[in-house]
Amino acid sequence: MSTPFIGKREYFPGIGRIPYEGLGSDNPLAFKHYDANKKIGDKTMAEHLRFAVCYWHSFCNAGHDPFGPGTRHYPWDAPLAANDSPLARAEAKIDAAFEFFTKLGVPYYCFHDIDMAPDADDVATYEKNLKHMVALAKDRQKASGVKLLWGTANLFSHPRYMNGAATNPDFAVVARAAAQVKNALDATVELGGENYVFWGGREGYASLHNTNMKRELDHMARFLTMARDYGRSIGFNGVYLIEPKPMEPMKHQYDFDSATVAGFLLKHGLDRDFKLNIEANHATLSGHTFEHDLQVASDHGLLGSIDANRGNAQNGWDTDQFPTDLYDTVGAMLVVLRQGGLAPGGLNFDAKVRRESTDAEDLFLAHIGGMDAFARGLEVAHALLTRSPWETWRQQRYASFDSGAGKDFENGKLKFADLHALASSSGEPAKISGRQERYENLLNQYLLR
Ligand code: XUL
Ligand code: CO
Repeated sequence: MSTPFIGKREYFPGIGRIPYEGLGSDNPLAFKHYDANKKIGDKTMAEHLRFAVCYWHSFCNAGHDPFGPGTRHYPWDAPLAANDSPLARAEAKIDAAFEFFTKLGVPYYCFHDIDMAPDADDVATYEKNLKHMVALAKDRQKASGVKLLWGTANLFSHPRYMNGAATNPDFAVVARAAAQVKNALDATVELGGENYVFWGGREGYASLHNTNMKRELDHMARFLTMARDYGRSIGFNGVYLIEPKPMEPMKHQYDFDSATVAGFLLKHGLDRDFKLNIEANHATLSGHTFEHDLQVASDHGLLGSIDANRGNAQNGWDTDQFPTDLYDTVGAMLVVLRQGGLAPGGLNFDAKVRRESTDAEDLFLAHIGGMDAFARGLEVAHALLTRSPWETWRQQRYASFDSGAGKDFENGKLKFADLHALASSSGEPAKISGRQERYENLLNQYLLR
């Protein structure tokens, strides 16, 4: 991936391949920490982090919000001089996207069916558009070496999905949603996608007054089971991912958080094929930290991939800002390293530049900042786990379970009455400090090194 992919026209002129220049550089268009080939332990940074750019925020969203239209000018989305049509604009957009991926130097991208191809009410036209664009994507993947981290279907934008997709009370809509997922799975297989994501867009409710929650959840399980079987039947060997989110757009979303989705997958026997795609801003919307939802997923053996972004501490929206907080990235990478990595998942920037960020260059700056923040998070987390006393301290905190009665308790060798007997003969337990501050100071020490 040394020469950037340039299609019929160059969309980001004046910007070349983003180099690594290190901390001594003040060049805004250079990496300060992300050095793709630098070894951290036994893997390179690129292998650990597996970065992906998302198609939707980066090339489809020109900055519109509920109060006004987009603010950015996307040349690929403007009327084209000759043969203007939705499909011609989609063709221009895919060239812009692959130019961006290769100039930035990311190994992966992610897309929804209708980010890449024009939508249509009529299933046959929708399919024709998608097949046409997938063929172009396949060519561009081959030419650039950029790969597909995951594909997905947008089952939330079209008005037909206002009451949900797989959980819609109208079976006709459930079937229409399946037609889209079938096509998005076909596309993912055709493009060699390593994962397939289900984000439950409007799977949830606005009011319990009109909702049979149990029936809707059973429908969701049935739908996912059928989609899984279809995917396997056409040769999809990758990981299915559910992306939890507690609210927005619905008042309550069924895939609320890691713990809720883990319970759902286990209940419906889906935990062998499905894992979780944890998005930072979704975790914080559910009242947790990013690190918490990652840890819960990982503890269930279900942490599959990450949507990297951040929310805003002062409001409760899904602001999808680019990740820059080093405490967040260190925390995330501690969980990822402890479970031995993310592959075949990765770190997808499900993030958008601010509405006020209107230069083409801003999209580069945002991704560079996010990649640097995770690269530094990786370095610090790796150093904490391999060179500092962090893990030893954490292990020592549980030392009473490593031998004697504590070990027997863990191994199920004691009866409840045995605990009573032990407590009665041992006196008041000594106080043992949790020493939270000691860990916080150690983290800062390594971060500032
Ligand atoms: C929405 C969100 C989606 C999913 C893919 O909040 O995160 O973009 O990642 O459908
Ligand atoms: Co997401």
